[in-house]
Amino acid sequence: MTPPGARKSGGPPHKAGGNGRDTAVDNLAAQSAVAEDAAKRAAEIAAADRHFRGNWLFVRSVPSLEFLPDADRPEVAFAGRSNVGKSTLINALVDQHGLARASNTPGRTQELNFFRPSLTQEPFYLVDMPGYGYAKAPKSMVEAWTLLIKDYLRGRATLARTFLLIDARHGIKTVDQGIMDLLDGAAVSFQIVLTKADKLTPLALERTIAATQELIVTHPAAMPTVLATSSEKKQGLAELRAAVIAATRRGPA
Ligand SMILES: Nc1nc2c(ncn2[C@@H]2O[C@H](COP(=O)(O)OP(=O)(O)OP(=O)(O)O)[C@@H](O)[C@H]2O)c(=O)[nH]1
Ligand SMILES: [Mg+2]
Repeated sequence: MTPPGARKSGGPPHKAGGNGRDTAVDNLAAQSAVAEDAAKRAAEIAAADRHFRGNWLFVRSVPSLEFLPDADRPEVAFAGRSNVGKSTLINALVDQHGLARASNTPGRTQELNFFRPSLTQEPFYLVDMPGYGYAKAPKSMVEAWTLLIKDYLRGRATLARTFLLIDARHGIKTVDQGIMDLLDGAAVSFQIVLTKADKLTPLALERTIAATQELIVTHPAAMPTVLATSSEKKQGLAELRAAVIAATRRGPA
């Protein structure tokens, strides 16, 4: 089975024509570039893992923007439809069961929850967000969450990247498109993370990744790579940790 994780389109460039020797030299150069890329990637993943080790701490719950912590470090947010698996994915990333509160019932997370690593040279926040698109909650509550989500996403100066979670079984929905448009408009870089990859066959997952990649090309703020994860099977987590660390180093989008 092909493990879920980062997928990049394309491979080493293929050069048409030329004599046999040139082609052999080109092939060697391409192979060594691929090996170099793979080594660099492995080093990034190992470095990111180190940043996630150790105890993680809950910082605060933010019911409205005036309660945000000082904007003194980069942060990354986990956004997505209600029940997509945001809180569970944060727990899997930090390998700490119960840090973020997850539940079978949609609408579990109702505020912006800030977490920070206790041991790291470079401080940053992970932010667990309330889900959007939960039709069964009372209208006034849905409106309040939606406003909080939108105001935070478009207004937070230290938001380095939003990880936009999409249930691998359902793909991108209209309500997700609305959030992607908002992020484009605010020039906040975002990356699509498919969740619950364990619920799909490897072939179906490949197809969903390809379809999702096609859908995001028109979004200027989208990172081109779609990540696939399963919190349940602990798949795709190392790649996501590396993406989080890369985002926090680039600073605000
Ligand atoms: N099979 C499977 N189930 C998952 C996975 N991740 C989350 N779930 C389940 O999905 C449900 C919702 O998970 P949450 O993490 O609470 O989802 P959320 O996006 O934080 O939900 P809200 O806070 O309500 O917006 C729970 O029953 C989880 O156990 C996964 O990788 N695989
Ligand atoms: Mg949640």
